[in-house]
Amino acid sequence: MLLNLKCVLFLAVTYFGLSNTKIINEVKQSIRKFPDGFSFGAATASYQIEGAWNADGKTETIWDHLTHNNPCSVKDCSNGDIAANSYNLFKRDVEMIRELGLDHYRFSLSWTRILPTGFPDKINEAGVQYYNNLINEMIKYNIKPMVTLYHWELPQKLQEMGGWANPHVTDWFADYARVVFEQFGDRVKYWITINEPYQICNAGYGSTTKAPQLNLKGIADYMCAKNLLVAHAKTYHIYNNEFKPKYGGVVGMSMSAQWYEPESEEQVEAANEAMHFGIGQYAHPIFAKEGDFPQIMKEKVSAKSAAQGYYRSRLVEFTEEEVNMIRGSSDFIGLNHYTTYLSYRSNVTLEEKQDSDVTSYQPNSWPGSASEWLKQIPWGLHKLLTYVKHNYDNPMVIITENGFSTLSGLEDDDRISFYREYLNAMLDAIEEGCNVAGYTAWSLMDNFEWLEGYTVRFGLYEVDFTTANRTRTPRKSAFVYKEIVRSRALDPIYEPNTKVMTIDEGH
Ligand code: GBH
Repeated sequence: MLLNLKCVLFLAVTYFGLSNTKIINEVKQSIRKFPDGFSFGAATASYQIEGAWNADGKTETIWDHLTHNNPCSVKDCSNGDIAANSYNLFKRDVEMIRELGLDHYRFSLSWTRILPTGFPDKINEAGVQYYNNLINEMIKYNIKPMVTLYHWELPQKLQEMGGWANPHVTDWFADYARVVFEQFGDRVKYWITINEPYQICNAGYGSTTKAPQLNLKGIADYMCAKNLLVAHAKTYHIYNNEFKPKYGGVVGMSMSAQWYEPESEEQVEAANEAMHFGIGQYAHPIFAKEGDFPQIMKEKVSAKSAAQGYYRSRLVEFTEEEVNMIRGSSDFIGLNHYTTYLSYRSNVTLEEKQDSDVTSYQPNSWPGSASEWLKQIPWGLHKLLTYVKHNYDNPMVIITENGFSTLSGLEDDDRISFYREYLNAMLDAIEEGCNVAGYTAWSLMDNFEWLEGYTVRFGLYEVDFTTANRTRTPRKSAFVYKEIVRSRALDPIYEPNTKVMTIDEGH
């Protein structure tokens, strides 16, 4: 849409000889404002940026374990041992946040930095100090911390006891959360319990594309899903009962929220099924009126399990008490949205380990990025937000991740167009009544991109991973995002001066 506008203007100048003033006026009319009080931020995650993997008492997590024991399952055989070295460079990170003029910064905590045994019997002072230093540095400059308790780094010892497949994990996690609320709750008002359950369970337990690479599809992923939702709900209620009265913060979860579009009008039901097996698996139990896993999931998994010879559904059911505990257990829904797929009905055989009868894909003609899976389809965000409004009773939404990958380099016009187009689509949804309160760019800086290692870059700031001091340099997109945040508006043709990055007054 924004690009079209540019084209129209270009044609207007070329063929109709419109005056400059007229063009400038038309652009001004097309500048869209963000609502008052809208919060802009950027995000990172502990393993992806901190490094210092065994410093000051921190113990091994499942990502340390994976990268050290099976290094070349990461594309460039790299790891997060040093990453962007934010454990030592956090002051520079906060300086970057000030340069961008952000309202909030989303980062995550490393469980074993705080609790080296995984349990609350020993609180590691040095780890707590690190996060206190980071949080205090942010508070000093009026930047709201948005803290994720779990962005994929389970303590390795807890994994050896089954991790998210062991029902006791619900208490392990809730205990950890309580320690965190006690330590940081006075200053942190935005809490995300868990980042992307779909990736944790479906990729980590049902496949090999995330730690712990368990690859038990249709079994371990469902155990994980159930336990994770119970852990989340326990944590929500702990905060709500014991901490919210004095601190008044909010608690939610960040969902992996890709959009599934019907390939044709006949495929609406198929695409809907893909949504239920995707975001619905985790959002429906919390946000839908009736709670629990989506009906279609329960029916399909139960029928396929029976036909496959299992004595009970592979989808571990919730008790009624659990359904009630989980339903409503979030103050907002966090959406991590990147891309869109087309879906159609397909006859999946019982031998294929897939419980939905849908195939999804991305046409080659869709504009791509440096990541195979990431195609730039801004209208998918508009449709996703509309879906969330209709299906989950218009909850408060925070976009907790949205971003684009490139190779290294500072001239990132593709990323700029991605951000502009997606923010524009978000504004369409807001105008139609979607309750979106904040937007968080992924990522503040380049980082360890899981199994992609350092081969693709998501940062507004480039990080030089070849030098010991991990120099951070703003990309062109950083200047453009800064202007969006400063002006609280989307100017489709703003060209930044990328020579000097400064900190504006009041930041
Ligand atoms: C986010 O997940 C993560 O929260 C963040 O840590 C990460 O850095 C960011 O994405 C960028 O990747 O290749 O077909 O297996 C986003 C959701 C969904 C993105 C799965 C990668 C891989 C699809 N992810 N996808 S495939």
